[in-house]
Amino acid sequence: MADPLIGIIMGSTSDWETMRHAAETLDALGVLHESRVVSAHRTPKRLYDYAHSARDRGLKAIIAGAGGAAHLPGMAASMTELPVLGVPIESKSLKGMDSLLSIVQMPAGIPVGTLAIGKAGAINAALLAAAMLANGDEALAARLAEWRAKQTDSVPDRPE
Ligand code: RP5
Repeated sequence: MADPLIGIIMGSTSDWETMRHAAETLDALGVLHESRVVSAHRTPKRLYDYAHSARDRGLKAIIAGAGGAAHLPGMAASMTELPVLGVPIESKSLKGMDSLLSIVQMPAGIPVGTLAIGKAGAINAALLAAAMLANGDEALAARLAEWRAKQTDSVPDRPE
């Protein structure tokens, strides 16, 4: 099997319900990816190893989802030069505002591209990652254009 190009990581198995939408979107676009549970707080060595080996393993970008005190995307970005896209998970207590603010407020010098809270963010992270890859992959660019055209065609012009 070919090596994955996009790494999807998340702080907990409980994040999968959201992050699976990133995986499914990459599947629809034919982009090879992997999904792993990597917690900044509960499995810091796993995070260190994942981030430090990501580029050498052939990954081109990382999509990182986390909720609450969501340090995973930022910490991953601190340990790799790969683009990191952060997905704030909708937390129970604060509806994901905690996740969003934890991910978006990075200090200058270590960027995380922060998406919307929840499912929309997960889907858009996958689309952005695919768009980045498509800059050097004409076949993927065509698939992405087709995906967008289908979406446009699926929107009715009347509400009922
Ligand atoms: C974060 O804590 C995870 O990203 C998750 O969103 C949140 C809650 O994790 P669990 O208690 O459900 O494992 O690290």
